[in-house]
Amino acid sequence: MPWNNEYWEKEEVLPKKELEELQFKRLKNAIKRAYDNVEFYRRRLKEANITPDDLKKPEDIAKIPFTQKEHFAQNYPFGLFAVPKEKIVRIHTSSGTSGKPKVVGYTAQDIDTWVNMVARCLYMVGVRDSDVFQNMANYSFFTGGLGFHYAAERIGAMTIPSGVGNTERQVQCMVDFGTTAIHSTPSYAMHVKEVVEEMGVADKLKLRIGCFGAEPWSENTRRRLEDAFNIKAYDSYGLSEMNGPGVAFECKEQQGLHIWADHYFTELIDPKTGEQVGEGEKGELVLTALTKEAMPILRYRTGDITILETDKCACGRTHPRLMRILGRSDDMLIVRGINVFPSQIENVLMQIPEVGDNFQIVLTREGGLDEITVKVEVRDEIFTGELWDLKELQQRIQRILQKELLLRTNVELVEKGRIERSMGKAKRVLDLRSI
Ligand code: DLL
Repeated sequence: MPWNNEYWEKEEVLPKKELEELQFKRLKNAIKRAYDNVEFYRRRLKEANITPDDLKKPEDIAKIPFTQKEHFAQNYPFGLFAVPKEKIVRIHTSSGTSGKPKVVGYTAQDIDTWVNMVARCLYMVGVRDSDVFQNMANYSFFTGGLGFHYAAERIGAMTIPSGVGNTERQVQCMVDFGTTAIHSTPSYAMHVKEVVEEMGVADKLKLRIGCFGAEPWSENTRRRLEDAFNIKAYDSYGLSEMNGPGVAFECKEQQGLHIWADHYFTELIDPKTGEQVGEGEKGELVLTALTKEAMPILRYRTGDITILETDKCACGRTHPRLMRILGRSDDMLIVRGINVFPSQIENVLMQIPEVGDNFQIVLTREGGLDEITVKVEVRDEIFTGELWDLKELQQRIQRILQKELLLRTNVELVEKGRIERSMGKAKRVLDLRSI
């Protein structure tokens, strides 16, 4: 049951001071639970010469060592669980380092907390029991399928578990069932958009809301999706280690993603030094889960690069906001010494009207020098035009990319359909340098 017409839960608008008090109380509890129940944390805290009682103020969290992706592999499969196996009702996994997936466990209470958190996000962007919610996400180990499914059901929306793939049928469902809200990765949404155009059914859609996440995307992609589907498109952030989706989500203001401070303690650090960055500066997101029973996680280095804003949001929610995730520190390309995120390239391309909805970045090394080639699909009508026009377009894209990225790229124009479509997370980069 929603708290009122605007907010799913009253915690969304807790006065800042109360929210901070609640957060600190839960932080102390989470650290104690981890210390008492997980050998890994007990050992790490002892090595750092601290006990949970040493946490006197929130900043003291900096004394606790970071948890990193490799710790999942080292404790595979169930070594990070804080409860006996009988209390675990579900696991999800996500691909990890050294070939071992990261295993995440949930108690019944965890599932309930998580479902409410995602419901909070969906309700925030206007999903109601009158909506038809089509969940175009993978339903297996990936948290995006079941995570959104139960949340939409909890709100009472008519939920269509359509999963990914079979895109013409997806579009037909949208038309026949009057779908009003969709969820998918942004790259799959771009493919659905393409199929909607091919089927010529855009004017038969009743969509209002799109929730997109699980991978980086850009403001210009948002614009394309909003125009094509006649929706408002919202950014959705999460990671399996922290439950899955629902960690942070945009509100109707679309000015960053509210990160739920009653469930997560947030820090931003310099990925090189591990030191906290200043207010408003770019850094790697480090999260501590405050309410997870089965698997408390302390100071987890997500690898995701963002900026944190703490000023007041016009929506009334008191929780801080993450700016759009630029990418993961390990997805950042270093080309001839210049740092580039694929999402920056996406943002540049998606503002050029002649450019289609797909691209791929290919990295090679020639004579010891890195070369970056951006394969760009262009709209059908461009390919039927003059060769001269194509050359002009190619050079124009090259110039705009160079201006934005401060990097010379080779641009290769290809016909629509030449780059493989993604059903889940897109694979944007083909790095042939190490081969
Ligand atoms: O992607 C959970 C999820 C499902 C989020 C559905 C949103 C919607 P993982 O597969 O464990 O979990 O991948 C987590 O994906 O650390 C980020 O690098 C990336 N990521 C997730 N959301 C966004 C986003 C899910 N909105 C990893 N923007 C994270 C950019 C994102 N990157």
